Amino acid sequence: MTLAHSTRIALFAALGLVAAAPAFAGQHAPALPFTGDALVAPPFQSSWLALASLPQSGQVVITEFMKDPTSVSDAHGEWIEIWNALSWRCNLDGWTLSDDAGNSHTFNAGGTTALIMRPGQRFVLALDGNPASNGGVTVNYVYSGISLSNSAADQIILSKADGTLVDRVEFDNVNYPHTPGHSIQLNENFRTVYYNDDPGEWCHSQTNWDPTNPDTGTPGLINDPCQ
Ligand SMILES: [Ca+2]
Ligand SMILES: [Ca+2]
Repeated sequence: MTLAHSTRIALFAALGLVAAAPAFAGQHAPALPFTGDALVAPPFQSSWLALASLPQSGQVVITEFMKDPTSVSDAHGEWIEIWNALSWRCNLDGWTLSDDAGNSHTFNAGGTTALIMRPGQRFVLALDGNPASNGGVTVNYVYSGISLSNSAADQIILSKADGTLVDRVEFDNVNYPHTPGHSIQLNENFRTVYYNDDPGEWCHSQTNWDPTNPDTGTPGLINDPCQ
């Protein structure tokens, strides 16, 4: 039996072998300018198995976070950077940001397109969206009800509206970099939801995003090289 191309793609998508194509009302999706950096999928590493990760769907990858700012308080200076790994747009509206302690925030675009990520785009999610009070960070979306622990193990969990786990990072101040005032960023060469479960793939940023702020990070931009 020969399956039509579209049937094979749908079957592979169901098996998780390829990403399912988005449904569009028209015959063809409009061509979008590719404004982000390209996804380079790394080859499978057997070391991933030792990490005992939970299955993560991986459309969006957590790539950087500031858990312990020094120029402003944590309530104003914490932020999380995420990256759209898809070759098409991804709408975060209705998704949730949560941790294992039961703290949760549901993304709400308020009827706007503000939570649609372009292919390859990075978004900055933050507790405070005002650069005048958050240390000069340009923010895409403001969340609430989630704080990032400076000392204990904590989690950043991104889930779709149907509960599908998209990405999960569990960090601590033992295995992960944990110097106050420096964001913690994922190695650009290992930008997947499974590599980012490995503390060894994270390092501190070195760049000051704002010349008036001694803290370092690359919110919304490609991460500094890990040494
Ligand atoms: Ca992960
Ligand atoms: Ca960055």
